[in-house]
Amino acid sequence: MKLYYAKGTISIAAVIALHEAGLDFEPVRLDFRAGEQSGAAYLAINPKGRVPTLVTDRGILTETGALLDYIADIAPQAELRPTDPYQAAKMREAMYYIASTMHVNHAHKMRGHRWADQQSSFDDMKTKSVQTMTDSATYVEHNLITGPFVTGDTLTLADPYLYVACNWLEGDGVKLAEFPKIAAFMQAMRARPSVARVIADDMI
Ligand SMILES: N[C@@H](CCC(=O)N[C@@H](CS)C(=O)NCC(=O)O)C(=O)O
Repeated sequence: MKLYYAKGTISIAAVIALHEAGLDFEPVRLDFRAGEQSGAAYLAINPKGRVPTLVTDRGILTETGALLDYIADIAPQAELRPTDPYQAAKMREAMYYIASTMHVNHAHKMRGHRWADQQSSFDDMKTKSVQTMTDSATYVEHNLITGPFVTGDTLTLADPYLYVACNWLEGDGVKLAEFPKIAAFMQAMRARPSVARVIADDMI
C-alpha cells in the first residue's frame, strides 16, 4: 500500500493506525507549500486534492474515517475497533464529530477560500476559528475522552484521529492549560510507539 500524506495533517491519523496495526506501507509525502495536492499528478490519484489517500491492491481509498475502518478490517488481530456495539458507536461518535465539526472548524483558519472570496471573510473566519476550536476542545474534554483513551483503557480508531485534531489546538489559539483531560490523552498517545514513530519521522 501507498499512503499519500502531508506533515501535521489529518492524514497522520492513518499513519498512526497503520503502525498500530503493524502494516507495511510506503509513505508518500506531499508538499502543501508547493501546492502538490492541487497538481495534475496528484489530482489524477485523488480528484479532491486532499490527504490522506491510500492506494491499495484493489484501488484507491480516500476519507480518513474510511481508511481507518479499512485498516481495522485488514488487521483484525490489532483489535482497533471495539466488538461491543455501544462502544463501537461511541468510537464512531468521536470520529464523525472530528470529521464533520472539529476538522471543519480548524479549516476555517487557513482554508477560508473554500467558503468565501473576500479577504475580510477570510479574516473573520480566522478570528472565529479560535472560538470554534475552543468550543471543540471543551466538547472533547467533557464528552469524548473516557480516559486514558476515547472509549476507555484500549486504543481504538478514534484515538489517532483525535490525537491529530488535538495536536492542532495550540496553533489554533486554544489555551491547552484549560483542558487537563486532553493534555493527559495527548501524553498517553505520545507514549505509544506508533506516535513516537510519526514524531521521529517528522510527520507531525
Ligand atoms: N474529509 C477529508 C478531509 C481531508 C482534508 O481536508 N485534508 C486536508 C489536510 S488536514 C487537506 O488535504 N487539505 C488540502 C487543501 O485544502 O488544499 C478526510 O477526512 O479525509
